[in-house]
Amino acid sequence: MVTATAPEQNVKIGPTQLLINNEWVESATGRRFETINPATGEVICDVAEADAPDVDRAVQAARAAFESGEWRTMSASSRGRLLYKLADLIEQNKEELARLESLDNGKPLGESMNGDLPLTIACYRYYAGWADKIEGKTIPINGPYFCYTRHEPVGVVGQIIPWNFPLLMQAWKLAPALAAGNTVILKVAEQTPLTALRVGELILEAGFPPGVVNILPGYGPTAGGAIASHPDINKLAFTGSTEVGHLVMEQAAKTNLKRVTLELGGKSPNIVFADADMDAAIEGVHHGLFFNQGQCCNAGSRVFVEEKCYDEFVAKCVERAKQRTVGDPFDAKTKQGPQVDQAQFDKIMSYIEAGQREGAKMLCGGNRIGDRGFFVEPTVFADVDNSMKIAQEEIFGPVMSIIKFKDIDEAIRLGNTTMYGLAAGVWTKDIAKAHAIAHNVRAGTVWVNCYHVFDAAAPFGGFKQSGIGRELGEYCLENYTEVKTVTVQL
Ligand code: TXE
Repeated sequence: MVTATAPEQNVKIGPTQLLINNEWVESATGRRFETINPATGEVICDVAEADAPDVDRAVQAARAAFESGEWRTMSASSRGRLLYKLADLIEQNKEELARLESLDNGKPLGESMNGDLPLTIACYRYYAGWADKIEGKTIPINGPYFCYTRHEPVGVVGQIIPWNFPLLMQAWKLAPALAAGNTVILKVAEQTPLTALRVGELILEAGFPPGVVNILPGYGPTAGGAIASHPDINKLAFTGSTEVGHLVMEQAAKTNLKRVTLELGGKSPNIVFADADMDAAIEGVHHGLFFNQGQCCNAGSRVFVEEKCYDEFVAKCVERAKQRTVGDPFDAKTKQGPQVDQAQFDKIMSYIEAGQREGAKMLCGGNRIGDRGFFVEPTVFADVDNSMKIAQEEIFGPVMSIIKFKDIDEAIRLGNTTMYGLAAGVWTKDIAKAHAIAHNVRAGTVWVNCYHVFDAAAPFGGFKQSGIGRELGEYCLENYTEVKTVTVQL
């Protein structure tokens, strides 16, 4: 295992190999790839690159762990205790993990410490509690029979995660799958492999049996594709772009009909009525879009503002965006770090150009900051038309699009005019309006007078092309269990 230190921020780098069957190994090809510090563009270290033969090896280990051995016979409460232990170990190493997360992803250290880490720990604890509460039913069927259901694990689960919340996405995937008794092959994003691997080390320390959790850093079309099309993986859970969501679902369909859940992109409306608490709405809209460098699938990236307060709101929004401090993720004053990589940076800059070309009014931002790293100025476009590219496509960066509306019907109609349906926000003091939005916007989550409020107990997922299935809460356990009906003649 390679352990080094990134000198600049004094961050300890954990393992950089593949975790298969509780062993750290090089990939079959021996290839490694570089992970980059997005704040500087410099290489942090290189990491073993998984490909199809490594996926095969991990699936064999996961299958063996599922079919026989300790994991299969372990009581549900013991599975829960392992997850509690893992949560405790993550908590004990919280600061180290937060620093590593900020180094690899670029998010401000304060947010890693106070957002990503607590939510990650809470997610493992929440599902640890579920492990021995996954219950079937008894069903009064006709005739002299006793009929009941068992909620059994699906089996070997393949999971593919993105780079925007590396530790949290790992928790959202591993915790429910393990609580339900599955074994896992987790492919982490090529941009941010480091914290997931450090958690791999903690998984070994917690005492999970061999083969239960296998962690593979690698690229999408190779390692990810091998998971999506593997004939011996029973279920695929994917978080990433809608484009790749289509691909992996097709691969799953063409091979073995593995169950598929998808958590994909969004273009979520955040709707402000003139009767809202204006200061709270400005802050909520700002946070709704700019949080995490704008790299949130649920970002409130279409801001709808009622005509009556439009001019005042836009002016204040621009002022607020101009105050945002962008810089070194390790500086306590920083609210916005760099975008995750060159590709995301380029994509965002091309949307800023598209917005200007299509005639939206750019009121602040629009430029790169500095000459190293991937920093983008907080950017606000007003007078955006809902049909423009910047209002329809996911930018995944610090670019806000403000759209004017006349009345609630128009807000709902425009809010729903998108292929996505992940989240929505509404800002108003009128409870009837709030509920009308909540009931009529086609989205998996609606926040009223708040935004980005997450809890391990509250389900999250998308309508339409934002995905299939729900993560978090009790609902998520359905993704990781098969229902078996048992009928006994009396
Ligand atoms: O996503 P990809 P990228 C959106 C966001 C962003 C865009 C592109 O708009 O700008 O997607 O980001 C793996 N088979 N979201 O390129 O490619 C990949 O290795 C199997 C929204 O990073 O979808 C990574 O592990 N797997 C999102 C994961 O899929 C494949 C978060 C996500 O990568 C694959 C991230 C393939 N053919 C981006 N190709 C959200 N919903 O939060 C890639 N992957």
